[in-house]
Amino acid sequence: MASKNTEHEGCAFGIDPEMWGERMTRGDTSDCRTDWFRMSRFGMFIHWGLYSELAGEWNGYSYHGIGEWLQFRARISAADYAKIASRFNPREYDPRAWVALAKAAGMRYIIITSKHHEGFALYKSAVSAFNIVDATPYGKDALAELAAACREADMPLGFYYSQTQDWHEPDAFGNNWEDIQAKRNFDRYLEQKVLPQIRELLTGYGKVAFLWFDTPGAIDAAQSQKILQTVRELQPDCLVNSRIGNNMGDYQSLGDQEIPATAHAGMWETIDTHNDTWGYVATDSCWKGPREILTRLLRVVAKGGCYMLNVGPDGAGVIPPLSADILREVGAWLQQHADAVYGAGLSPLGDFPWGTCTSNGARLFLHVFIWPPQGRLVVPGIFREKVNARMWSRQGGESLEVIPGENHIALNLPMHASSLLIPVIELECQQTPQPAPGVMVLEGYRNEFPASRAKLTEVECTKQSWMEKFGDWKHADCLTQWKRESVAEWRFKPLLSMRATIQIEYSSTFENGDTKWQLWIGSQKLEFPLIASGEDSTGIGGWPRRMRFRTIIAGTLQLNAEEQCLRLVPLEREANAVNITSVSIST
Ligand code: JFZ
Repeated sequence: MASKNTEHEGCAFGIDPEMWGERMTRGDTSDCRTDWFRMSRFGMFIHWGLYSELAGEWNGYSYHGIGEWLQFRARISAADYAKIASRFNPREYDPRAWVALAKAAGMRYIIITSKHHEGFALYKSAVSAFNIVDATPYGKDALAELAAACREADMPLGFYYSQTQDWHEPDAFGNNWEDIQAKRNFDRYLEQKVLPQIRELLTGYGKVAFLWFDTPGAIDAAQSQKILQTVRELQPDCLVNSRIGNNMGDYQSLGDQEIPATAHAGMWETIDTHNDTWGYVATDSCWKGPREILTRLLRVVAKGGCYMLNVGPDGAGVIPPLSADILREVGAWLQQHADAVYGAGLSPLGDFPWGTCTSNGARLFLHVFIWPPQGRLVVPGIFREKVNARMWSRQGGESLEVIPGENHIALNLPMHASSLLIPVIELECQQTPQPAPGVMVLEGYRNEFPASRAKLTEVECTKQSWMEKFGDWKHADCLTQWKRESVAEWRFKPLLSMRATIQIEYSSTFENGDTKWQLWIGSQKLEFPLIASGEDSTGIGGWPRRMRFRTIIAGTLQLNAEEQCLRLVPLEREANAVNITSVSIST
């Protein structure tokens, strides 16, 4: 039975951006090889391997968190883990059904794990007998079957490949619970397994749309370059993600489940689990519903990114039915609103308190996550020409009255949202609108001022990453390293005079204690404590400390409809470790 502290023993890499290849330049949208990818916007990620058979359980102990790391967490020896192959026999594996589900979900490409950190290949590899054909009773090449199904359905197919971590191999990284890697020769691993397997994948399965690398960690630039060169020689159009490491790749894979606060230039993607694990875990039914998936997809597309959502088939080859049903609902919405996503991208108007906006040519699509009180939707922006607006669906939609205002338009909507998951309004603008100057605070919503948009004096904005369940990564831009002379400022303008409640979202350790703060809006002052929220003061086993965000009310003020500046200042030096993600104004 695993003890508590061994759960996180010995983080394989420590936490640095290079573990995940985050430092990569932002990809180049002028690279025509990525055009189809940008137009597609939405893809299926598949994590399937021996871990799927284990389903998160080992020796009668159930591990919560990402199931594909079970060997690491249960510290299973490579020899014992390899024996699991003898019971891997996915009798219900139906690649055509997987591809049909991707199509029904509106997903336009598939990327599947060809070899994850466990070292097991889902295809017939002449390089290592630790593969689905030679080592399992199933005995067939699962990737060849999937590639055939993808070709039949005209579905681009890519392969995930773990190029640095391989817990089965003495010359790779990551297995730090046995001494098998004590005399590691990573160059030998690269030459004798990685490069030959990449050649197998790029010569034996037809056109490969992506090679998706992961946790580059200790690989050096020359080694990343060797891999990239091999890909380019064999399939020049195969797109490589940033986790090949060392600032290389055709596009950036952000941190798992990370949606950037602001629009991102270049080619990039957010990747999401459907529940809280990539590989199948029998106890994890924390499925994101269709509304949450669509909200995340739309927020990513509205910032110029692509969104890849994962499915984790079980050891029999079955995608959990609830996961599949939810994906079909997502697909039904996408079918009705295709133009708002496929080929669409970031809009000039950014996010709003009520939702977000994507653009496709001269058309803007407003995605209303929170229906406006009294049915009047305020859209901040400078609209110089006449705007036509209508509720959007493929069958058309009712026209909406547009009321022009200073630096905004208002739309009179039906009193209640239609039954659609996320109602969409199409704006036809003769001239592309420009963003409103500054932030407009809208009545009836929580207007968030994120850390990334603050004007800072003697305080830093850094991205904090931590795990909730093991491997269930979260990320937040936080204002931190506060000093007595620190100031964080946000400029804004309430659309109307309003009585507003000001809230702060933060995380802080018990050691930090309760800290005192002042918040000024014009000459009005609020003074309040941020009481310790219970953040771990140190990480366990080398993993980052876990944040514990909470939101408090700083106070309520009467605000006039004029340009305002909100200033947040600590009253004590001890506030240095407090992590503040946002200030918000709600009415
Ligand atoms: C890696 C893998 O270790 C994991 O099993 C899964 O395949 C995932 C898609 O990729 O895990 C990561 C990679 C990046 C981050 C976190 C976990 N990150 O940047 O926060």
